[in-house]
Amino acid sequence: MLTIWGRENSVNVKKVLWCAAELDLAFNVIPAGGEYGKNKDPLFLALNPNGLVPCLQDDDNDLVLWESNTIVRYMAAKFGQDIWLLADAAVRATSEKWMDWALSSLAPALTPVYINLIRTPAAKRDKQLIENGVKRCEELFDIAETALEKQPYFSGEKFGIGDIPIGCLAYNWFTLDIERKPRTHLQTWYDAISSRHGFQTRVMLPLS
Ligand SMILES: N[C@@H](CCC(=O)N[C@@H](CS)C(=O)NCC(=O)O)C(=O)O
Repeated sequence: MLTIWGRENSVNVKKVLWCAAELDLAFNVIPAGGEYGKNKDPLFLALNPNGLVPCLQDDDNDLVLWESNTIVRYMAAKFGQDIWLLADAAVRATSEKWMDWALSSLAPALTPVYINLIRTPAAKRDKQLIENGVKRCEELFDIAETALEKQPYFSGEKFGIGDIPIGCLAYNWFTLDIERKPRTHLQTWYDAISSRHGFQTRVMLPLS
């Protein structure tokens, strides 16, 4: 059995829950982090010394994993090889490039905007930080738009793991009350992922 530790409104936990939904996996969820706490308890720190969610336990092989993208990669490698064509090194690397880009470029640009607009009282918001973050996100989404001129998904011709981390961040981007530059291909991709049941149930939650 798989156990996923984490609060369902976390962008990193959403990646794992959405991936599990796409693969139709059975799993237990232990809400942790944020209002649920637990993530600084010795029991949890023994699993993930970083004290962060998500964390995955796979009883099948006594495995404990943390880092959301790594958990997505693991679940995909174990249960999604065929549907996501992961045996093809080029297809796999194309997807993984966008997973790493989401973690290293897009998330650092978008997170301060999100925290300021959603988790900070209006009087305490840092307008300059929001403005800078939105500007950087626009530059990054221009890169994404150019990529999507050539292929419908970040994973290639079909939906795959390369779409999951960006998809979770894109939901925040498209749902925040900000002005956004319109982009045809990004919008078409976003409409396509928005029609997926796993995205609707695991990602499209009220921002909190
Ligand atoms: N790079 C890590 C980051 C994990 C992370 O920052 N998790 C946040 C939630 S998105 C967390 O645990 N924050 C503490 C909390 O929720 O209490 C990953 O991708 O899994």
